Amino acid sequence: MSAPTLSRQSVQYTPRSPADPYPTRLARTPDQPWLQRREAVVKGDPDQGPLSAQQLDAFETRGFLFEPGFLDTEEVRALRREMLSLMNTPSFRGRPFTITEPESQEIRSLFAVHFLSGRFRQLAEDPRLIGRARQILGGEPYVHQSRINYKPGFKGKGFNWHSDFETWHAEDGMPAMRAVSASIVLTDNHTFNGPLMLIPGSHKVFVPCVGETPENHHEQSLRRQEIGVPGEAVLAELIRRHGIEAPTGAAGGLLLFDCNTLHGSNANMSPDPRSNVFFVYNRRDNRCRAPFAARRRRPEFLAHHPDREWAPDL
Ligand code: 6CS
Ligand code: FE
Repeated sequence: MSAPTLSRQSVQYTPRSPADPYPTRLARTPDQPWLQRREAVVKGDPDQGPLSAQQLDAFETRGFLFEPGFLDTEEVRALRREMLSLMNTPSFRGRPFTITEPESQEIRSLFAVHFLSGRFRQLAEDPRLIGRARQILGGEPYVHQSRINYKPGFKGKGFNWHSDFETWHAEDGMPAMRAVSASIVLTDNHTFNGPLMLIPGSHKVFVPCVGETPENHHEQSLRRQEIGVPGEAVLAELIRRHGIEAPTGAAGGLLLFDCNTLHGSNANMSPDPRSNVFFVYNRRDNRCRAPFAARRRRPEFLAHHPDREWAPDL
């Protein structure tokens, strides 16, 4: 996809280092609004897992795939009970892995849920998910990050447009686009309760973001992300070309999306929570190194080591 030169004050910028194919958190607006993606989107084959050739083609073209009814009602009910138990665990309150909403003390996200809960660990290791991840990534996956986005009724705020890979590259040191997110909707997703919105096809370009990474950025970004958010002119151009899609539907649906697909969500305007659980599968040979655009790596509950357990130092 050729990058147009958007009309704005364009200043030639030099990437941080020639070794970094995806320079971001730049000091000023780059000359080109985006760079071409280097890695193939789908690395595995149709006969290597549960996804059909058509499903892999859709994922490759659009950067995401929604499978309604992935989990049955009983599985969803058990996970919802487990989610509520985690949300109501007093000792998790005030811990770094528990993120509250920007304007209230309501829980926004809980990270490392596959280490906090045997039930969610079992789901993270479910062959139906691992099989899909292995097929898309074309190699052995590990869980880079897990989280429940709870999005409570009325108080659950949105998430600005962003590429997860942009953050994981800049702040966690993820080298290449060889990761996929699996999001399972635990409560019905409607147009009015802040479903995940995606820009189909946006995964094929890398949008450098302006603004250097602040110290301990995650303490701010997980509540309201301002740094690592593409500029409005670039977003407007990509949305003009590709539109916006928001898969809605009953709890139990699975949304697989590429690490670089631009996504965001609105606030929850309904009285009930809109909760999703996410597992991020990264390819083992793509394990995180030193951050590409931050002075210090983030805590392990945000970026797990492929061969290390994690536990809250409760
Ligand atoms: O910083 C992160 O890792 C998280 N931030 C967002 C908005 N999405 C991905 C991830 O959970
Ligand atoms: Fe995200």
